[in-house]
Amino acid sequence: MTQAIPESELIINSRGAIYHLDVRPEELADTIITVGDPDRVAEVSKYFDQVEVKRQHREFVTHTGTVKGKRISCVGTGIGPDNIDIVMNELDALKNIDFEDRVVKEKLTALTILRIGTCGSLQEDIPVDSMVVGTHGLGIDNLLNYYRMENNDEEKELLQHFLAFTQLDGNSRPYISSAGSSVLKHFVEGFHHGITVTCPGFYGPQGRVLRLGLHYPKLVDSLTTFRYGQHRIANFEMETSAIYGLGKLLGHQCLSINTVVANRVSKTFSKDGKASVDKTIQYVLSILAAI
Ligand code: R1P
Ligand code: URA
Repeated sequence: MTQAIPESELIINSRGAIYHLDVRPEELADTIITVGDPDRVAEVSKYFDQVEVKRQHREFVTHTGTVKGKRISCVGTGIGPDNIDIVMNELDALKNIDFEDRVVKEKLTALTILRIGTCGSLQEDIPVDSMVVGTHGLGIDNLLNYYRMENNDEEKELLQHFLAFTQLDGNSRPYISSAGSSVLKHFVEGFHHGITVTCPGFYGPQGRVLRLGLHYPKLVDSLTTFRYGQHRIANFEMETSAIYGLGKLLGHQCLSINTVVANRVSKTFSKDGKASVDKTIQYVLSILAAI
């Protein structure tokens, strides 16, 4: 007999909902869009045929509805890999743990999880307002180092070359995980593809100087110039590697699509990021509804 997961580890509130998201199992679809900005959830769900569930607890906003008949949940994660740890574990628990018996279900469900975010571009030819699909999430945050993780040969080689080139393993142990291949294949036309680097901050960890000196002053340059075979780093932001890493360990198909709001090489910023993100949302929903 499998041991029940204790109340301190799997926290279910009086509504029968998981602690941080405040969502009940039946309120979550199998196709999930995550967005960093909680206000972006409504910007996504305004395109739903109808919204059947609206929940909010702290920064975690969830709307579930349908797009052309397909059931989709949109979840606002807030910023950063630490929030992604909460969101990915709770989304998986909602699907794959029986909340009555507190045991992992025998038949697991693979979720499709798409992030629609914003990012900084690291290549001059990936301009502001364009869309980037992360072929890999490369984390210079620390989150996946708390889990047992294995890489395939391509991931191992990419990571080794990245470490040798950037010498970035002084503070944390960078990690890598690939996009979900069965969802990636639908997101080719109209998108730039490349490695997405995930950072544990927006300023120093992305090489921005306001008043403080940097430990890695050449960070942007070294990410921009890194090459391994066909691979290069397209962009950076603050969630993708955590989504890809945890998604892969949990058996979900994940893809991160980011609209470029800043180009760190040309030093330009989008004149209307909201409009560009809206175009990305509409385009991604049209693809999702058809697959
Ligand atoms: C920083 O401004 C935030 O924007 C990006 C980063 O990943 C970080 O969360 O994504 P979102 O626009 O999805 O929040
Ligand atoms: N989000 C980030 O994390 N970095 C940027 O430069 C823009 C958006």
